[in-house]
Amino acid sequence: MSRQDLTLVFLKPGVMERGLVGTILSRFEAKGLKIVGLKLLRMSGEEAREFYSVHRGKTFFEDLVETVSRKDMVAAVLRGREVVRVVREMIGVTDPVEAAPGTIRGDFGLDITDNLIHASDSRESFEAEVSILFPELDLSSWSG
Ligand code: 3AN
Repeated sequence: MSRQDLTLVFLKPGVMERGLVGTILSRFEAKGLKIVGLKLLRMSGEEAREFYSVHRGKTFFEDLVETVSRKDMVAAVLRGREVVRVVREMIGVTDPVEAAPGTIRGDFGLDITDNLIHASDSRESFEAEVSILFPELDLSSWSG
Protein backbone atom coordinates (compact mmCIF):
# COMPACT_ATOMS: atom_id res chain seq x y z
CA MET A 1 0.00 0.00 0.00
CA SER A 2 1.31 3.45 -0.88
CA ARG A 3 0.60 6.56 1.17
CA GLN A 4 -0.26 8.24 -2.11
CA ASP A 5 -3.26 5.95 -2.30
CA LEU A 6 -4.75 6.94 1.05
CA THR A 7 -7.06 9.70 2.23
CA LEU A 8 -9.04 10.53 5.34
CA VAL A 9 -12.67 11.50 5.51
CA PHE A 10 -15.00 12.21 8.37
CA LEU A 11 -18.73 12.47 8.31
CA LYS A 12 -19.79 15.41 10.45
CA PRO A 13 -22.23 14.81 13.35
CA GLY A 14 -25.23 16.00 11.29
CA VAL A 15 -24.71 13.00 8.98
CA MET A 16 -25.13 10.62 11.94
CA GLU A 17 -28.25 12.50 13.07
CA ARG A 18 -29.79 12.27 9.62
CA GLY A 19 -28.97 8.58 9.20
CA LEU A 20 -26.88 9.12 6.08
CA VAL A 21 -23.68 7.33 7.16
CA GLY A 22 -24.35 4.18 5.11
CA THR A 23 -25.57 6.14 2.10
CA ILE A 24 -22.39 8.21 1.97
CA LEU A 25 -19.92 5.40 2.72
CA SER A 26 -21.60 3.23 0.10
CA ARG A 27 -20.79 5.83 -2.57
CA PHE A 28 -17.09 5.40 -1.84
CA GLU A 29 -17.39 1.61 -1.90
CA ALA A 30 -19.38 1.71 -5.13
CA LYS A 31 -16.61 3.82 -6.70
CA GLY A 32 -14.17 1.03 -5.88
CA LEU A 33 -12.40 2.60 -2.91
CA LYS A 34 -11.53 0.37 0.05
CA ILE A 35 -12.26 1.32 3.64
CA VAL A 36 -9.01 0.51 5.47
CA GLY A 37 -9.83 2.33 8.73
CA LEU A 38 -13.23 3.15 10.25
CA LYS A 39 -14.28 4.46 13.64
CA LEU A 40 -16.99 6.22 15.56
CA LEU A 41 -15.49 9.01 17.61
CA ARG A 42 -16.17 12.27 19.35
CA MET A 43 -13.59 14.95 18.58
CA SER A 44 -12.72 17.14 21.54
CA GLY A 45 -12.79 20.91 21.03
CA GLU A 46 -9.00 20.85 21.35
CA GLU A 47 -8.64 18.20 18.62
CA ALA A 48 -11.02 20.13 16.36
CA ARG A 49 -8.98 23.31 16.85
CA GLU A 50 -5.80 21.41 15.95
CA PHE A 51 -7.44 19.69 12.99
CA TYR A 52 -8.67 22.99 11.55
CA SER A 53 -5.74 25.14 12.71
CA VAL A 54 -5.29 26.68 9.23
CA HIS A 55 -8.69 28.34 9.73
CA ARG A 56 -7.90 29.78 13.17
CA GLY A 57 -8.96 33.43 13.31
CA LYS A 58 -11.55 33.18 10.55
CA THR A 59 -15.08 34.30 11.31
CA PHE A 60 -16.48 30.76 11.09
CA PHE A 61 -13.74 29.06 13.14
CA GLU A 62 -15.58 28.71 16.48
CA ASP A 63 -18.77 27.66 14.72
CA LEU A 64 -16.79 25.03 12.80
CA VAL A 65 -15.16 23.68 15.98
CA GLU A 66 -18.58 23.49 17.67
CA THR A 67 -20.17 21.83 14.61
CA VAL A 68 -17.66 18.99 14.40
CA SER A 69 -17.12 18.41 18.13
CA ARG A 70 -20.69 18.56 19.43
CA LYS A 71 -21.52 14.87 18.92
CA ASP A 72 -20.18 11.56 17.63
CA MET A 73 -18.99 11.30 14.06
CA VAL A 74 -17.62 8.64 11.74
CA ALA A 75 -14.05 8.84 10.43
CA ALA A 76 -12.58 6.62 7.73
CA VAL A 77 -9.32 6.03 5.90
CA LEU A 78 -9.91 5.21 2.24
CA ARG A 79 -7.57 3.61 -0.24
CA GLY A 80 -7.61 3.64 -4.03
CA ARG A 81 -5.94 5.05 -7.13
CA GLU A 82 -5.63 8.87 -6.99
CA VAL A 83 -7.88 8.70 -3.94
CA VAL A 84 -7.30 12.27 -2.66
CA ARG A 85 -8.41 13.77 -5.97
CA VAL A 86 -11.20 11.27 -6.53
CA VAL A 87 -12.75 11.83 -3.10
CA ARG A 88 -12.49 15.63 -3.34
CA GLU A 89 -14.35 15.42 -6.66
CA MET A 90 -16.96 13.15 -5.10
CA ILE A 91 -17.65 15.46 -2.14
CA GLY A 92 -17.99 18.66 -4.18
CA VAL A 93 -17.02 22.25 -3.37
CA THR A 94 -17.18 23.63 0.17
CA ASP A 95 -20.55 25.41 -0.14
CA PRO A 96 -23.32 22.84 -0.74
CA VAL A 97 -25.36 25.49 -2.54
CA GLU A 98 -22.63 25.66 -5.16
CA ALA A 99 -21.74 21.95 -5.16
CA ALA A 100 -22.76 20.12 -8.31
CA PRO A 101 -25.64 17.64 -8.23
CA GLY A 102 -24.15 14.16 -8.06
CA THR A 103 -21.61 15.21 -5.43
CA ILE A 104 -22.20 14.40 -1.76
CA ARG A 105 -22.50 18.05 -0.71
CA GLY A 106 -24.53 18.82 -3.82
CA ASP A 107 -27.00 16.03 -3.15
CA PHE A 108 -27.43 16.08 0.63
CA GLY A 109 -26.82 19.52 2.11
CA LEU A 110 -27.36 23.26 2.23
CA ASP A 111 -25.40 24.50 5.25
CA ILE A 112 -21.83 25.67 4.55
CA THR A 113 -20.36 24.89 7.98
CA ASP A 114 -22.29 21.67 8.56
CA ASN A 115 -21.43 20.58 5.02
CA LEU A 116 -21.59 16.86 5.76
CA ILE A 117 -18.07 15.70 5.18
CA HIS A 118 -14.40 16.51 5.41
CA ALA A 119 -11.78 15.01 3.09
CA SER A 120 -8.02 15.56 3.04
CA ASP A 121 -6.97 17.93 0.25
CA SER A 122 -3.38 16.64 -0.16
CA ARG A 123 -1.06 13.89 0.99
CA GLU A 124 0.48 16.32 3.48
CA SER A 125 -2.95 17.11 4.94
CA PHE A 126 -3.77 13.42 5.08
CA GLU A 127 -0.65 12.68 7.10
CA ALA A 128 -1.36 15.47 9.59
CA GLU A 129 -5.04 14.52 9.88
CA VAL A 130 -4.53 10.79 10.23
CA SER A 131 -2.13 11.38 13.11
CA ILE A 132 -4.91 13.23 14.95
CA LEU A 133 -7.82 10.85 14.27
CA PHE A 134 -6.03 7.51 13.77
CA PRO A 135 -2.87 7.85 15.89
CA GLU A 136 -2.68 4.06 16.19
CA LEU A 137 -2.17 3.59 12.42
CA ASP A 138 1.50 3.01 11.61
CA LEU A 139 2.00 4.70 8.24
CA SER A 140 5.70 3.89 8.18
CA SER A 141 4.83 0.23 7.62
CA TRP A 142 3.05 1.24 4.38
CA SER A 143 5.69 1.67 1.71
CA GLY A 144 5.55 4.44 -0.90
P1 3AN B 1 -13.27 21.98 2.45
O1 3AN B 1 -13.89 21.22 3.59
O2 3AN B 1 -14.15 22.03 1.24
O3 3AN B 1 -11.86 21.56 2.17
P2 3AN B 1 -12.12 24.29 3.80
O4 3AN B 1 -10.96 23.43 4.19
O5 3AN B 1 -11.85 25.57 3.12
O6 3AN B 1 -13.17 23.50 2.91
O7 3AN B 1 -12.95 24.63 5.10
C1 3AN B 1 -13.05 23.72 6.15
C2 3AN B 1 -14.43 23.77 6.72
O8 3AN B 1 -14.70 25.08 7.20
C3 3AN B 1 -15.53 23.51 5.69
N1 3AN B 1 -15.79 22.10 5.51
C4 3AN B 1 -16.70 24.23 6.30
O9 3AN B 1 -17.28 23.42 7.32
C5 3AN B 1 -16.06 25.42 6.99
N2 3AN B 1 -16.10 26.63 6.15
C6 3AN B 1 -15.26 26.94 5.13
N3 3AN B 1 -15.58 28.12 4.58
C7 3AN B 1 -16.64 28.59 5.28
C8 3AN B 1 -17.43 29.78 5.22
N4 3AN B 1 -17.18 30.74 4.32
N5 3AN B 1 -18.44 29.91 6.11
C9 3AN B 1 -18.69 28.96 7.02
N6 3AN B 1 -17.98 27.80 7.16
C10 3AN B 1 -16.96 27.62 6.29
